[in-house]
Amino acid sequence: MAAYRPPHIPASDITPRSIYMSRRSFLGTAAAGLALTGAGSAFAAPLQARPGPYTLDEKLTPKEAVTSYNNFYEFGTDKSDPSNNAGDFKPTPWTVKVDGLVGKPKEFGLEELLKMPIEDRTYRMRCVEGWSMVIPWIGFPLAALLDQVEPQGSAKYVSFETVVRPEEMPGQKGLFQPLPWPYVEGLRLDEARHPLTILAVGLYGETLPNQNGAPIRLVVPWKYGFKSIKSIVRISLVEKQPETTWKNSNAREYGFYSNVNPAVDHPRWSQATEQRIGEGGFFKTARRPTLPFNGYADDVAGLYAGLDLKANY
Ligand SMILES: Nc1nc2c(c(=O)[nH]1)N[C@H]1C(S)=C(S)[C@@H](COP(=O)(O)O)O[C@H]1N2
Ligand SMILES: [Mo]
Repeated sequence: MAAYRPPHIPASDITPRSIYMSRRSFLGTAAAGLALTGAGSAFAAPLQARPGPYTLDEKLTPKEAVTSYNNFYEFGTDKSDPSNNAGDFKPTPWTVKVDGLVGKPKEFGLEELLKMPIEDRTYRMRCVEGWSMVIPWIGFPLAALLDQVEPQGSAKYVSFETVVRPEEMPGQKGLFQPLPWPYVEGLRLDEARHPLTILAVGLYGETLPNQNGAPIRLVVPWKYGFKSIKSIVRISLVEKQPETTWKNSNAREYGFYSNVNPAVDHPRWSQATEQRIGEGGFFKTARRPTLPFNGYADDVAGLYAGLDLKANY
């Protein structure tokens, strides 16, 4: 499995000292392993997080499924392509540029991002294709990052951009390009600032595997999975609704909002039910009903008061 070891950061401020000390010794061992193999991205490192809100009383999707059944077209279009083809991807060093309509534009290094208030956030995730998972993410509220750059009053939306690296991402190379690059996504500013919206830096207690969007990706649990853009290098505050990859590629099938909604079918299939990956065997599971806003209606329905959710799909 492709994953990465984060740059060394002081963690004493976010972890109890005993855990911090044992992590230090682990990192020492990991560093020795790196020196021996010369590889920089071969394995994950443990990542400590505070308990966060929105805990879920649902069975976690097995880690094996979370890290081997993926959509990440930069590495290929089959579900197994990302885990098979992401081994050469280098998630460190990494920076995220935050710019646009802000008082203090800034380029954040990964070390700095890993010092944000990192929490455990187990979320239900629902892909537009009809499957779902329950994933124990580790991440911090996107709002905490936005606060640091001081959005201006004219900022109404947030746009996101994935890295372009054909040499490390085989899906960006060659004759068949499934999508135009970079992969781009967007949120309304109030959606971006909602406390459920996080930038994830890990899952299952470790740094993000490459195939899940290392080293930092968006997670918006009440929207279809494609909104949760991976391997982000740029976040911009803008005035107009940003371009989004799937809407650009087929506006009849994919809208800007993309809220999980069992009452609005995809033009080619129903969205009323879903298959929870890992339930009762890897793929052979009974379908369960899909919930409005993926089960987060109490938290987010208010964002869309007065909006026609059939027209704004
Ligand atoms: N850059 C980028 N981000 C992406 C995608 C992609 O192809 N490229 N696929 C999206 C889709 S369709 C889904 S369902 C989720 C899957 O995330 P996971 O593999 O971590 O479960 O990532 C989303 N983010
Ligand atoms: Mo998806």
